[in-house]
Amino acid sequence: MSLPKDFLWGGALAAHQFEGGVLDTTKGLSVADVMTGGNVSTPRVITDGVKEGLYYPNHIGIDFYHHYKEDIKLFAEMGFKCFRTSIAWTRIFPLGDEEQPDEEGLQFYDDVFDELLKYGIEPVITLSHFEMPYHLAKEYGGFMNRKTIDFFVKFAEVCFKRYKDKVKYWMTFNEINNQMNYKNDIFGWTNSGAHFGNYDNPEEAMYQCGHYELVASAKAVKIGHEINPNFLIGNMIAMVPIYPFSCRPADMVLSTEMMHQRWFFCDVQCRGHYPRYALKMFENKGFNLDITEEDKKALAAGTVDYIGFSYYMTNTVDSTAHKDVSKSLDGSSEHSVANPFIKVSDWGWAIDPEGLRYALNQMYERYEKPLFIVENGFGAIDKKEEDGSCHDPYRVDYLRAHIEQMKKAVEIDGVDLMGYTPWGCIDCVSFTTGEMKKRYGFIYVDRNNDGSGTLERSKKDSFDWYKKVVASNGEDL
Ligand code: BGP
Repeated sequence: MSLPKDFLWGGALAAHQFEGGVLDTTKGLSVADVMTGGNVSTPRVITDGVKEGLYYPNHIGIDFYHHYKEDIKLFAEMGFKCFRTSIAWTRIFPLGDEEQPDEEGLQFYDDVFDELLKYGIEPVITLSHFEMPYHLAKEYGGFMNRKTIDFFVKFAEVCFKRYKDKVKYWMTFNEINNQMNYKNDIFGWTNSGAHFGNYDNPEEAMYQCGHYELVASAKAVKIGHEINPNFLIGNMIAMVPIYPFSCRPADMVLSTEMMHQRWFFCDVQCRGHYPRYALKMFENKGFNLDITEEDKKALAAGTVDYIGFSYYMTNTVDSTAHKDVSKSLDGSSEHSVANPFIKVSDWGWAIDPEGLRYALNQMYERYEKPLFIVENGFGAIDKKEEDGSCHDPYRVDYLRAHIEQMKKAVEIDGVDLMGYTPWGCIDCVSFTTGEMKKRYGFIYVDRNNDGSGTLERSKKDSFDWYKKVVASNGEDL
């Protein structure tokens, strides 16, 4: 028993968290570029444009823009078969509503993809990973505006045409389902360029916005397939399985209800229509959404080829509990409680390798489409020693345990799995907190929360371990 021979081992990143090259290129500002640095207890602030005197960690990231050859060489040394990143929408359309794309931005990705292909590394590309043009968010309300569908589809079409012979694997929107927590502003902002809290009914606003985004995703899938029938175009969701806290029937029913919220976007993207639990809910809550017959046809015509997903943790719900989620960054809901059987990371994320096998089974049984684990990893505080080494056995433990469970899902349960790309394969800026201190990489980057550091790259112990895992196709863990 083993993983398929063409299994896509690699690593994952997102343009806004590592590229930099924000203020010294033709790139426009994205929604992520107006988010300040924070930490586990101090939330990032979304500012009205870039403000003098505030610190925006994404402007430099780890400066991949100027280090891409060096970084890709290190990925190749680990034996990566693929590399997942995103195309910063604002490099291609700096404002988002221009007629013509920006050549400097397009050329940058040509250079990056050529460099990857030189080593036989397949690019796996997310079109929108929390990088909507700030201009679209500010002037149009982001995906609260139907016009944004066309802006996105045009961006997608330009990318598909330009890179049709270099990129085969695509995803439309990263973690499109994060915004289901419409009470924490960071999610609506990064998913959709929207502030749901500004609307009379924030939940209804989220579903309206989500609908336009689903239509944009479906239209992009259809156009992509027309441009190159060999493209494999997936969606991307944050998969946080929700366990019932007890065998109390009310907890079981609650976890099913909460999972509806988690499945919602994926159901539409995989099946091409709204699930009945959602239509019933719209009716029961009196939501009046702008969903046209044309939209429904577009959804049906643009179902995804595979499901890309992130897996970091599980969540547990208790029907008798109630908590405030307006500050929650860990996928928790109003009824979430600690799971007494699992530990959590320094950032409160539950460490649950078996949950990955469970998640793979749940998703495969539900959709019978190929799955791709495009994010998984352990954010931790690393220490670089005087001699340049960095000992991160906790990261190896985390990844090993998850890979073991992933293999069981494939080898015992028969799940069709395309690949595995651990998140933040080189240290980058944390999405939720904006810190450098929350590190995921196999490669250490000398950069700190306050922006100090030389940006020098060095290998952590996990670098050689992962190299061995890839070389043995997951046998030598
Ligand atoms: C996911 C995002 C990534 C990434 C990751 C880890 O939600 O898709 O962009 O950053 O989580 O989160 P964090 O960086 O906050 O630890």
